[in-house]
Amino acid sequence: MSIPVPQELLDFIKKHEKFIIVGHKDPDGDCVGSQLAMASALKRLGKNAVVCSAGPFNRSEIALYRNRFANVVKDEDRLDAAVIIMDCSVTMRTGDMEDRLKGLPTAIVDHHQGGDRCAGSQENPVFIDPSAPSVTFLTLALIEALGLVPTEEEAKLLFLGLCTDTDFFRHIDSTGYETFAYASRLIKAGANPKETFHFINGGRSFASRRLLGVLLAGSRQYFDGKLILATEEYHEIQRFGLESRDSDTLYRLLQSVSGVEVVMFIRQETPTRCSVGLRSMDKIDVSTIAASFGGGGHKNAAGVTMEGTIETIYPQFLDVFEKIF
Ligand SMILES: [Mn+2]
Repeated sequence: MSIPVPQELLDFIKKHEKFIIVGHKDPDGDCVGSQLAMASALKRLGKNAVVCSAGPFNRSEIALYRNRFANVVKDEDRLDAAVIIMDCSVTMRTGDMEDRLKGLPTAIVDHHQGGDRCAGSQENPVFIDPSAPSVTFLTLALIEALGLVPTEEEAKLLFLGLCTDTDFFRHIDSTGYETFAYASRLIKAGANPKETFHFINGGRSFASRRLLGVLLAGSRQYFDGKLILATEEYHEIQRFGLESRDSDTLYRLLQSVSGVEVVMFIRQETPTRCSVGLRSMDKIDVSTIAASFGGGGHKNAAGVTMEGTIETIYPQFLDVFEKIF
């Protein structure tokens, strides 16, 4: 069983011979995995495909793939090319790539909330399903609809995206049976869950564990513990380095606290700009909260980048949560 892939997208791939595959800036395993597996499948169909990313490749589980991405779209790559945007629905999120993609026929493969508002066309097809657990899930459906079975490497890349976006299937509820059917096909094609788990969770630096300690010690509870706020000051970046960041583990640890409904993590990225991450356990839709500040994401995982400092930003969110709790 497979989810239906829009015919326009299959026609788009058949029609074009040359592709530029881009994803969002600050890529994750889902973004990298879907881009690389897509490029590999297109090459097997005799097409030309380049993968581009604005980076940075900070997350340890994707650092290995950095060298396979171009960080600019070259003129010769643009010539007669079509674009496939993966894991985001707006060219703005591709970072520096945006201007270089203008005017080219563009397909979108995405699973973000809000992306579903993009209208597709024959020339610019969209394959957007916010209920999909990962874009690699949609990419497998697409590869299969093109008449291919994933190679071992493609299966490993697709499985990596499925595991990172679902946090190793923890976000799958009783509606997610299809995810396991897809996972089963990927394992049959060569993916290895044990290996992928160690790949995602192992290999951390000692400094990254100490940074977690600092962030945990500084976290605070609000609204009888329904909200937990963690913050990372700018000087911690100097102290521990960007490669020590591991927000997934921080969220996981704080989400295990009894009674918590939302974890908010604010990082002072530069002296004047912060990133705000929001994770909810179940019923609270943090994507609409992030969207009200100009960001986006999924119901249970969303974020936004804002001008300001931690001290000026967190009270604005407390005002919003006050109305919810
Ligand atoms: Mn994703």
